[in-house]
Amino acid sequence: MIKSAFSKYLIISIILLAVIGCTEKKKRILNLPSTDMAEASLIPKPLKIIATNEAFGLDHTTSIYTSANDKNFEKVGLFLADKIKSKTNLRLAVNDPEVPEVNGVIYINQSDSDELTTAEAYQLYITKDSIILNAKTAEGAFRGIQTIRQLIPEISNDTITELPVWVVPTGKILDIPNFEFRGSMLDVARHFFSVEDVKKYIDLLSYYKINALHLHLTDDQGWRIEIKSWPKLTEIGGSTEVGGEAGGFFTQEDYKEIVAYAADRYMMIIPEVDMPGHTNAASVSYPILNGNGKTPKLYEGTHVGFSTFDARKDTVYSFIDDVVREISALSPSPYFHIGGDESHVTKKSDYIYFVNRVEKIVQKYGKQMIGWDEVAQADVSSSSIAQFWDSEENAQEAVKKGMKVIISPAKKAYLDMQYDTLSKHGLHWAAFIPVDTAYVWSPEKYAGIPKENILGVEAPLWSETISNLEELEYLAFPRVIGYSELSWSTQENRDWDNFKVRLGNQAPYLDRMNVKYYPSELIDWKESKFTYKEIKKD
Ligand code: TNX
Repeated sequence: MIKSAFSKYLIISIILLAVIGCTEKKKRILNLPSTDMAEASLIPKPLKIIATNEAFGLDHTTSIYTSANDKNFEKVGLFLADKIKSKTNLRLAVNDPEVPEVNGVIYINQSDSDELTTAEAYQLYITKDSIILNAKTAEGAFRGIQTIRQLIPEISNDTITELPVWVVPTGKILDIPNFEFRGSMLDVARHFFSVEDVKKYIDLLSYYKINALHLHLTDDQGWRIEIKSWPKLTEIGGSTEVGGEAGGFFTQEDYKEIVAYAADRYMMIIPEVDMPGHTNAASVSYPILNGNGKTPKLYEGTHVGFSTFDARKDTVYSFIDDVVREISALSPSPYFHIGGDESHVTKKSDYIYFVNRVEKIVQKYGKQMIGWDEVAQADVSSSSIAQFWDSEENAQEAVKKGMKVIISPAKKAYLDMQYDTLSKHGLHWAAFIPVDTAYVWSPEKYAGIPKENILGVEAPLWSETISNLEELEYLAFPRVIGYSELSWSTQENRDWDNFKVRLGNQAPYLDRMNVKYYPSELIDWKESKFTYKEIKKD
């Protein structure tokens, strides 16, 4: 009796499950238009895409499951669910045992596949029924979910059922970054930008798989990071900016908040304290540091090269020790950027002595030194990194010393260069950089730096001519999207004619994010319901 009741229950359950399965299956197969993954507007372009020309329907029944053995995979799943919510208004369950797995499922798995050759690599298998994302690490999974986000269209297909379905193309992707370092820099010294502004920039960059944001924290016009042992740096040195505005600075708590926000997006924040030149704000705050023989005054102009620390004074090095110690304690990044550019009033021998000593301080706090390419003239160690912005000779010197190089040539990669003579903001001392020029060059072949010496690519945004988020976005977007592809995608996978179509299709995302990008006429921008017509006109 008990046995037969049980088998009855079992049979009913099986029938029920089969019915649920069938209806669900039916719903998924139901008239979804075939879509071509190879045509998807993914930026940066993945290493390999094999399209299978069917469709996965993302809808309110879709749920997310992540590897149980790593909490960080679950965090990535929750991040994806959040972003899907803001795009589609669907609230997908994450690792919820109550939700039947018979419906369309997104799996985010920890995998040891041999194909996954770096921590950031991922595989994506999309069929009609499931999206499977494999990565060795949560970092790889995080890069992979950006691809999933980009594969989900901005607009649902409401003609298939009474409930909206987002049609995702099926196929297989294997993706591995070409360079491990993919960065942008923001100058918060010439004009200060708030924590909220920086967070928005981080969020946008991470969508394009950029993994480093270098903050230029100090310059002649402002000191922007609280140093508890030298409080006047921000009290005095943080009080001004270019053009006589109020300035501002990050408290250490603010800085930690930025670092944590970036870390949630697997992005590191690289702090830069520019020295021995570009130090007027520090020297006004503590004149004992000054080495140019003049009485320092607050400076709100845009000239460079007039300030220097006194490279032969021990107090200067105790000061730097305190600064590097306090910032390093807030900064999980392995790098500390010491600037080192345009020290035009520092004697060459003093400059070399200074960089040599500061490198040791940086190493004492467990960090690798980065400096603008001039630092290669000192006796720096091969573990330090030169950021090639100007001088090929310095970059070659860095290679000779066995250093890694970050490729940031002003002529190609400076986000503060004007697009053309009509640009509303920006400078043009290095070049005009229209959107195609920004994209059509090869960092892996630039100035003969061997690929094995290249750590990656960084696009710096100097802020002499921009003072708010809208202006920042005008210069950074869309060019920084191209730099993400120059640093992630292989040279064989980069092609301007193909890129410009994918770039034009970013408009609905950028519009939804309220990004006031420069609407270059070289690009056919896709219309969207959020389009900012008034900007597009000018
Ligand atoms: C050069 S790039 C500088 C900056 C300016 C920038 C403006 C570099 C290492 N130094 O101080 O802000 O040009 O484009």
